[in-house]
Amino acid sequence: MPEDKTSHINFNELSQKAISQPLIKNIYTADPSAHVFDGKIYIYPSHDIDAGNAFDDLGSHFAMQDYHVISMDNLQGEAKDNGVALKIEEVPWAEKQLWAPDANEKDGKYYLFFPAKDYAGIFKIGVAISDSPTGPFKPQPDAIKKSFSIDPAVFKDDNGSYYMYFGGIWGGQLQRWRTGEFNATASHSPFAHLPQNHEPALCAKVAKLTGDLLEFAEDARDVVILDENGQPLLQGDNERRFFEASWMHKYNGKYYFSYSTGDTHFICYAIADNPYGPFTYSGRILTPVVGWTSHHSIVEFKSEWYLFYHDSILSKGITHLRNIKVTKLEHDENGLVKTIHPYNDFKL
Ligand code: FUB
Repeated sequence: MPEDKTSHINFNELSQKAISQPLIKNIYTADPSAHVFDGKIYIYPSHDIDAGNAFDDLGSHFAMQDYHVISMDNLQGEAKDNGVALKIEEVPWAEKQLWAPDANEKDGKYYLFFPAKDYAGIFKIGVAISDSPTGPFKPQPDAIKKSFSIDPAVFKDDNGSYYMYFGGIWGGQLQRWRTGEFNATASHSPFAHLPQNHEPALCAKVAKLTGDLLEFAEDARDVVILDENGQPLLQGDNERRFFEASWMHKYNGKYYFSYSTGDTHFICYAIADNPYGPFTYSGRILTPVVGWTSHHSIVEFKSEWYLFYHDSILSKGITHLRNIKVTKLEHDENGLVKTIHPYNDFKL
């Protein structure tokens, strides 16, 4: 996975072909988790920085240290950076790497869910609380019990239940939890501990949250994705299997689990009739963007659907310096999502 796959790209031309422009330019932002609270859009992104760490397959170059919340009154207006909402130094259990967060609201309180590595180098997921959707957020003293890996996405169902979807392979360490305990066998290879290509793929996880949104109400379950024959996707099916960046949206009573395929750079989705699945693979939402990672959220605002996503156009292709964007998303008459091509006909 060489970093410099972008030296051939004419970024001026690419920017002109792009279907959307960066929402904010004063800081680098990525992994946008968008929600509508009280009629306004709030985006919870990673805050990308260059900490000087070399690029590697375990994501050491993603060394983020704080979160900012971005707000928008509407999708045509300005995106406002509301400043620092939480810093790594304020989280007692966390040492480094504040990766992709999410947030949700309950009874007038706002909950920021975030992954970080603890002092043993193990990714866990924490919660921080605020009276305001823009923070500042006060972290709980410990990570969520039995949490692990990265990329939490917290979905509120119509009946008031909240579910956390999470996990990510390679640097996200999901493959090290296959027995239920962390496999501490040292390895710098992202492929260590993964299933073989002919075996069922590692699944994202889902757990219902307790009423106070601070704990898992149950052991996390597998988010199984089935192929067209009703068989679980295989680990070697790189263009369809789960890698990271879970999201859930509900459309016409169906549950749409969407995710990144990582090393093949697609955002794909799978549909079920309940929040636990099994889900049936249903197609691609977004074709590859500039930069290695792809990470998104899907939200309804004023009866239209939107895809929030990121790319690395502003930094001219630097993988860990990304910028958030938004574009319209459409479901067709059968409920399938129309695939979005971020640069029209421009070939990356
Ligand atoms: O931003 C750091 C990591 O990159 C996220 O947690 C992944 O989803 C990928 O976007």
